[in-house]
Amino acid sequence: MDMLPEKTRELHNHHFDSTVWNDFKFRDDDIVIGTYAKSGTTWVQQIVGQLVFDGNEDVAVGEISPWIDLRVPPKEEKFGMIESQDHRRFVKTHLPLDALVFSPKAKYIYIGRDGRDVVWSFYNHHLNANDLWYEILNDSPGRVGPPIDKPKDSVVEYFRDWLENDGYPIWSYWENIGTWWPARNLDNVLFLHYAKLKEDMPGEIRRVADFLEIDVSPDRWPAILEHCSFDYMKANAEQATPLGGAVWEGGAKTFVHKGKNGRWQNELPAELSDVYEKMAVEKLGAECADWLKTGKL
Ligand code: PPS
Repeated sequence: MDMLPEKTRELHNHHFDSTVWNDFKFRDDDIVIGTYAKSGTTWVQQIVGQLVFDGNEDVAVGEISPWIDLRVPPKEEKFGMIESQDHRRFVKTHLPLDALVFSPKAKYIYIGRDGRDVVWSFYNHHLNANDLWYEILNDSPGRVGPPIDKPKDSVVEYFRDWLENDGYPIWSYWENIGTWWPARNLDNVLFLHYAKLKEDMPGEIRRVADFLEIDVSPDRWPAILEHCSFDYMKANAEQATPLGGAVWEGGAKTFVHKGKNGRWQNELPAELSDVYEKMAVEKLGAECADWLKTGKL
């Protein structure tokens, strides 16, 4: 196996506290789902949950699959919950790989999505966040850095700020992708892409099952595929969404929003889209930038 990625720094902001991972007790069959954000994290959690629980309808991944590096709830609470789980555990992270503890015991699934789709998705997430969202992120003990504020009125201006200020108001997109990309060929890492999952969900779920070494009996596939479809996840959004959707106006259905790419195409000025594309190549190199745009590895 190639050299394992090493943690070289901590990251703190209104959302993260990367030190939480320092006390995480890995088990041999743990699964860690990593993304920048709004890239299909919850979809992959649902896929893994369906594979682990053999297509069972009552798997509430929003409850059983926590975001480890989120500053809330306190780590003792999160660890208490996952320590008590006797099924195969699957958790999520939004950290860049150089701020994450990487264990050879765990399997890591990383999912990418074009930054323009990510920002269109996060704008909806942020615009519809309610007072509880701001209270949790800004007023829980341990925040480092400025609070997160209300978003601008225009999604295009929101995108411009994100691009010009390295992921503002959340965190760096380039750093996230750029630190995970070199790990893509490790034995315990699988790369997925939102566009490929949209194009061929059954084929991609089979890749996930193979990677996790989960044998699915043929009669369970229809249930698994149905439960991972956008329509099913939208209709049952409370099960998959963090906090059952309590921190958004409109609840969980606001979070499981449109489920498609390219919504920026009619709104984003071509000049700004070009700046994004050039920056992707500059920051990540042509091969990685192409993967992000197309999903082709
Ligand atoms: S988060 O907050 O970072 O964890 O968000 P994340 O789960 O990564 O991304 C949310 C987007 O994923 C879409 N989604 C899906 N798309 C297609 N099919 C399925 N089954 C599915 N489930 C969730 C969700 O709708 C968000 O994308 P947008 O573009 O906002 O609709």
